[in-house]
Amino acid sequence: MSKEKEKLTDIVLGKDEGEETLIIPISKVDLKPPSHYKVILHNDDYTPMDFVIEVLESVFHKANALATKIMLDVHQKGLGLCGIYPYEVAETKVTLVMDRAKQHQYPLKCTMEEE
Ligand code: TYC
Repeated sequence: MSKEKEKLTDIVLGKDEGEETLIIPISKVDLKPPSHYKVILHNDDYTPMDFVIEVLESVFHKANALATKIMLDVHQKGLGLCGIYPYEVAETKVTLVMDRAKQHQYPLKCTMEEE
């Protein structure tokens, strides 16, 4: 690509003699890690419904009606969204849920994923 075609906003790498110039648009270079993460609850056949509702109330601060709705959603669809949080908050909530499930020997699974 000729010099004239390089945009001011592009970063130019690999400028050694005889090398192709690689132009990486700022939009591709400036990717920051996502700031928020979805916390997902997974269905299983053994964890009691009341336990899941209690977890949604205490860890995710959901009112009883909403906690029940989310639990039933997970029960019927396999997955459900508990909330969206900054990385460390999401990580803490996942750990709290998994630790509590392990204490009771329930197979409840809670994961996080990029928003
Ligand atoms: N499927 C479970 C049952 O029938 C209830 C359940 C709901 C388990 C949500 C996990 O994330 C879950 N006891």
